[in-house]
Amino acid sequence: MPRTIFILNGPNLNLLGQRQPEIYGRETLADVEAATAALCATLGLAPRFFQSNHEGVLVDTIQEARQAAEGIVINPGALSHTSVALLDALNAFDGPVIEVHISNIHKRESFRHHSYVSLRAEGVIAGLGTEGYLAAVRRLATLLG
Ligand code: CA2
Repeated sequence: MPRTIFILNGPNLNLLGQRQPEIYGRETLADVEAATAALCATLGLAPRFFQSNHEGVLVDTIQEARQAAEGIVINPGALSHTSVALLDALNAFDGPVIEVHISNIHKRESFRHHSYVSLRAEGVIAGLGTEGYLAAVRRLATLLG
């Protein structure tokens, strides 16, 4: 039985591949999801993908994951740096959480250096470009055994 995982993307990540390719690359979110789904199939993982520009919708989705998923990959976007609500929702989830940032947030403005979500995540990936999502699902597969 494949293990269901949620792969969540926060605000503005629907614009991937459409602007700022020097920071976020040229792949669209659909490209990233297709590559991630293909890898998941080899790892015995069944991914469900979500993107929202709204904090409350992301909180609702994380709450849904409590019943529906064994692990979470999340790129919270700018909410990483502001959202105690996302941290609280993830703290109510029992499985492993891997946080992904496409860019190296530590090489950017100081307000991006802190992430509330990192207080909960088993692992944090930053600066690997969209390959970070692939690294994240590999790690989830390891953690879920
Ligand atoms: O590096 C990342 O993945 C970020 O989570 C992306 C967020 C940013 O606020 C975080 O500090 C780091 C921004 C996502 C915006 O994505 C866009 C993609 C293409 C064009 C415009 C925005």
